[in-house]
Amino acid sequence: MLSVATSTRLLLRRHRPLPLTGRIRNIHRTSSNEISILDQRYEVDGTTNITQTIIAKLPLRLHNQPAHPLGILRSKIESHFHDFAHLSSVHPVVTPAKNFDLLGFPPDHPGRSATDSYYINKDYMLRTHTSAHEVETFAAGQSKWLLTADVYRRDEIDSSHYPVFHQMEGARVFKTDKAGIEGVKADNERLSRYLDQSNIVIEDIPHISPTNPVQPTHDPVHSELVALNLKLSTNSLLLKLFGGGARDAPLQVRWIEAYFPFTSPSFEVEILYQGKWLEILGCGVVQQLTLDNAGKYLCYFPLFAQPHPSPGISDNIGWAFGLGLERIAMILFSIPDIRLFWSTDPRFLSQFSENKITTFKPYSKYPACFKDISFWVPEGGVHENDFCDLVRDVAGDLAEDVKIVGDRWSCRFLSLTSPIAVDRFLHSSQDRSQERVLPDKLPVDG
Ligand code: FA5
Ligand code: MG
Repeated sequence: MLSVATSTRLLLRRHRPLPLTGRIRNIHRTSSNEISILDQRYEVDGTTNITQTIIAKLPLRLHNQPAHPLGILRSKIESHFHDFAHLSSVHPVVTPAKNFDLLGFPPDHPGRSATDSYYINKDYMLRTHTSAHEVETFAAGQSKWLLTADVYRRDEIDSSHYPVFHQMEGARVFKTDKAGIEGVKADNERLSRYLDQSNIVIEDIPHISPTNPVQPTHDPVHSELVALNLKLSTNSLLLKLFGGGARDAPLQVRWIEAYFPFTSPSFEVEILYQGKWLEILGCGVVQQLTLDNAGKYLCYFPLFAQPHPSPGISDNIGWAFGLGLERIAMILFSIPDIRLFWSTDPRFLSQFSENKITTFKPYSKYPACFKDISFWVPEGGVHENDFCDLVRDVAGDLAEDVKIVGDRWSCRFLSLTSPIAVDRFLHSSQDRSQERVLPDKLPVDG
């Protein structure tokens, strides 16, 4: 059984059972076999699982709106890394090769599955992270860059998860000749001096360890210097973003070992905020495969009008990070729910202006209301993310939190190939009371 909480009334009432198959087909097609995405036509096939709700988000590009919290945050980070290239208009449709293979994701990585990612068809998908653009950006000759974009993941529904969110990828590579390495050392000294004078407490871990190893083709000394440069650059960004309010208490940052297929060593960074450690970003020393592919695949990536050949890129060593803009903006602007970023309500949008961090003033009007739902599932079962997409398509952003309560998989409705009684739980506004919650189990006939 799943429980759906709504902050306001559910406006839709369904009069016929919805098909909750393993794949959701609520998409507008230009002909029987095609869908239109950002003015481009794509054939649909058995892999297609993108929904109309998601397609509608693609043109919005909130990070490019200068007075939107995500646009304000993007500018603030770009001004910190002012001598980096700033990219923010990259098309969201990518090949699985770009999103996964070129970055060394193993064939059985869970992120590839249709329950986790949105596929347009077997050849195209929506990027699940900004790292999907690492290879082409390095291939275009960029050595210090930030790339901001909308990313798409099939995920749970709650106040800190949304199927569309925004990431900023940051990367920097250095030559491994004497001058290149001296450059890293000089930059490390400059950043260390700045951080030493600041009100920041950093819980660090070794740059390299047996469980977080140097890559076989890297000189360990170079890898350590680059990992240190990554840490110092990231800590100074966090100080810029969160250090302002820390007059009494110092900013607390914690580095943790992590694993990503496209970095080694790898780290996650958390900050202490209102007594809780919050994950802000993932990062690491770029895998050699990424830089090798950047050299090899140069001509296939038309990200830049005139790509500069960068034949020596595979001799470089560098770092990359990927940070979640919503997570940071929620803290900086005191925005309590990730769905608010998508609001077109003037009461939300008028609170923000270009280049200013302001505290959000809530204007919500309805109390939370819980709806318990029971339904029959088709043979073969239903993935939770399929159900979440169905709720999104029916209830939009009014559904606040969807959770399994009880043991769905041992439920006696399992394996019954029957229509689902989803329509039974979508109440009109008069039903916004706990007394009207449906019984836990719907009667099974047959
Ligand atoms: C990645 O996406 C990696 N590409 C990051 C990376 C880049 C690692 C470069 C190494 C080198 P991850 O899935 O942890 O990693 O996401 C990165 C950040 O995005 C998280 O720390 C978090 O801030 C944010 N994030 C992840 N999932 C969500 C979500 N569902 N909603 C909002 N923010 C999210
Ligand atoms: Mg993570």
